[in-house]
Amino acid sequence: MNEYYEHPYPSAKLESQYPFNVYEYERLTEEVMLSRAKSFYDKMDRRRSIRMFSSDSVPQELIELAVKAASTAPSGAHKQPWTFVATQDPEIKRAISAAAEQEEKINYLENRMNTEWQEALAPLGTDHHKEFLEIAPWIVVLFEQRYETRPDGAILKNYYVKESVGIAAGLFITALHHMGLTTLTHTPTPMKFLNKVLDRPKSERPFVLFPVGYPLEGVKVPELQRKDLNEIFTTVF
Ligand code: IYR
Repeated sequence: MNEYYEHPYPSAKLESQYPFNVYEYERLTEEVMLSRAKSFYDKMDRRRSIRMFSSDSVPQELIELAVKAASTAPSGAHKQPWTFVATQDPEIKRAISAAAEQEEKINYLENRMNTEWQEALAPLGTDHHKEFLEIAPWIVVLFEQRYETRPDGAILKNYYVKESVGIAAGLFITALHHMGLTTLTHTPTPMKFLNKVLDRPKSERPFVLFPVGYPLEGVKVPELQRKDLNEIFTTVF
């Protein structure tokens, strides 16, 4: 197993201190890999962000499973520095929607987003109306945990928080798409009001908000092109 490694991992010394297990792994044939890779890409290429949701309810268990899938994300020092706060409470959803619309009015109507920014958004057709936040059956807010407080009050900072939480967000979106639900990666700006509405401590900062549900029947999405591989990928010799 180790014939071309000079330095064994884990070292015998480490293994006496911390538990390690053999990674359970089954190597596939290249043919099977290619077929899986293609069908996964096709599936992911059909994912779209949705801005009008049906009000049909979604079982909590599905949300929980998407969060569990998201929480398999790699994270700095395996701190898993995230909290997913989910609500289907109409009052809370209304409060979030009202606060988001208030902020977005400033962004769009009072030009807190400059002209260049608003022009970039024009093809998406977004505006300050955020009714979907009331209508979608679930709102899930992903908070990043900037630090952890030990029971004795000691503060331990987390590492690579944005990177870790960003990966978890990607897995959450993927899990929802895989199970047949839709979402929007929404960042009502500024988002600080979410700490208050959802009663989160100051160690946590809202990262992104996901309305989750089924798309409203017949909803339209912008016609968009995804970049070709040669625009996003290169090899170096
Ligand atoms: N937060 C605003 C504006 C917005 C910004 C970007 I960048 C988008 O991709 C979409 C919207 C809003 O939610 O409308």
